[in-house]
Amino acid sequence: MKTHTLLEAAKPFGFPLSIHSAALIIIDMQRDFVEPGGFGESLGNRVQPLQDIIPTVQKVLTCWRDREGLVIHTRESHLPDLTDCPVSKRDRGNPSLRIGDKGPMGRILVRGEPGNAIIEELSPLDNELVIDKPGKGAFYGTDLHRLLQSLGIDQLIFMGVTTEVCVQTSMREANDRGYECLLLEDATASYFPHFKQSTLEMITAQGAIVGWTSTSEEFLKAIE
Ligand code: TIU
Repeated sequence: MKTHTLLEAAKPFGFPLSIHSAALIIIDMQRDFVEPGGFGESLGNRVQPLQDIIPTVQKVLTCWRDREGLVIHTRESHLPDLTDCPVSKRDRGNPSLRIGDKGPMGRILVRGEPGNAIIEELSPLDNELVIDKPGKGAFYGTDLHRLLQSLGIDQLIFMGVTTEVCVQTSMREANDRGYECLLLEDATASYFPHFKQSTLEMITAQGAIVGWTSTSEEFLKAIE
């Protein structure tokens, strides 16, 4: 039988956390998005809001590792020959730097390039899953659902970037596949703070139509 710990302060109502069937999923905390000089900044974005969440993500990750919970890291990345990158994605908006072009941290959003690595502060451990995903969502074009099913996981705790793009898309994909999703609101960021705020609201609206949100403090209290 599953035992639940209720995160009472979660929005829009308590989240019934079941630690042994939950995984922590950290979306795209890769140098391309988070560090100055990467893809995110090349699109004209300010990376500071993304930098600001690093200590919080690190703190939650450390506690979850201490509890021996399953950790999944994702990276938005493409094959070197770009056969998994639609032309529409590469060319949209006629950017000065396109996916696959040489940027300051190697070829942009290409697997194995320095800029595609998870930032050092959150480096995956050998026993943690790393999912390379060609889309914004973590389920599109990946084995994630099959892996989670084989491990008996039905709850996902989300952190990472950016809130309204890859985090929200992945949460919606997970929700449609039957996972209960909790987003840690101070462990996610957007280049556009008002988009982050709206995303938190739209996730929890209509009786948690996509999932729940809570602070990392509330979550840490529940797993201690
Ligand atoms: N990881 C992720 O969100 N990919 C993006 O391209 N996000 C933007 O906000 N551009």
